[in-house]
Amino acid sequence: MKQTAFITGATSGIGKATAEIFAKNNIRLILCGRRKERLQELQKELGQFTEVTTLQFDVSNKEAVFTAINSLPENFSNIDILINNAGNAHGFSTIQNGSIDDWDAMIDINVKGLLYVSKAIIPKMTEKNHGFIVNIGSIAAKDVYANGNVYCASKHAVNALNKAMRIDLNKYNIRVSAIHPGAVETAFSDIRFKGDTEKAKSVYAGYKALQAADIADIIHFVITRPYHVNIEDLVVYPTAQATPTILNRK
Ligand code: 8X3
Repeated sequence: MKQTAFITGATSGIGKATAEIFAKNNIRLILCGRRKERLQELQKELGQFTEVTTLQFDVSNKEAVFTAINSLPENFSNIDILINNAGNAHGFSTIQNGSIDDWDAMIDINVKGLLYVSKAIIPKMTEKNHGFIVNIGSIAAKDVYANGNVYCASKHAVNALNKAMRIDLNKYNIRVSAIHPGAVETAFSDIRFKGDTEKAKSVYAGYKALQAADIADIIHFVITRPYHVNIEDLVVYPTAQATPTILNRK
């Protein structure tokens, strides 16, 4: 039977690459993001492969999250797979120099946004004793590095929530997994460094970083295991990266 996936942060990076691989594998898509034009383009592009609908909202706006999800048309309301992907790093400073606005943004989007979306969608899964939640964490969910402080804390929260969801949803037969990527070459560093493209580029210089499609491929692998198989979590590094800070650059 055709499955329906709900993807947050679908307009770029890992979310977009996941939408692409899901579409090509005939999964019906609900694509969510803040940027309407990008959502429309993606709907047009992926609509050749599968049914696609879009929801424009900011995951950190709780009213907008519930209004958008409650507005889903009947043929998209039966959600099988939730990809909690929306999230970003804002700033790269010591704790003593960090910006409170950056901290708020990371906690609001990476933690509270993930919770709001999950809260809106989980009842659709518990009522049918079926569903799959994939939380996109980070190696920052497992480790802490200099200047990563609040970003690392927000991703540690994602790791904790991933475990908590698996425990609380166990009796509902719902699968819960996390993927924790290392360096993925996306707009991630542009956002972290607030448009300082030189700094952002230098993050991926001198080695082959992961690509968004590499992570999307792994997400697709995870969701296509037989239903009795649940991959708890996966930490994925580029071969050149041994830890958040040890990189074999040429
Ligand atoms: C992205 C990887 O190393 O910048 O979450 O935290 S890292």
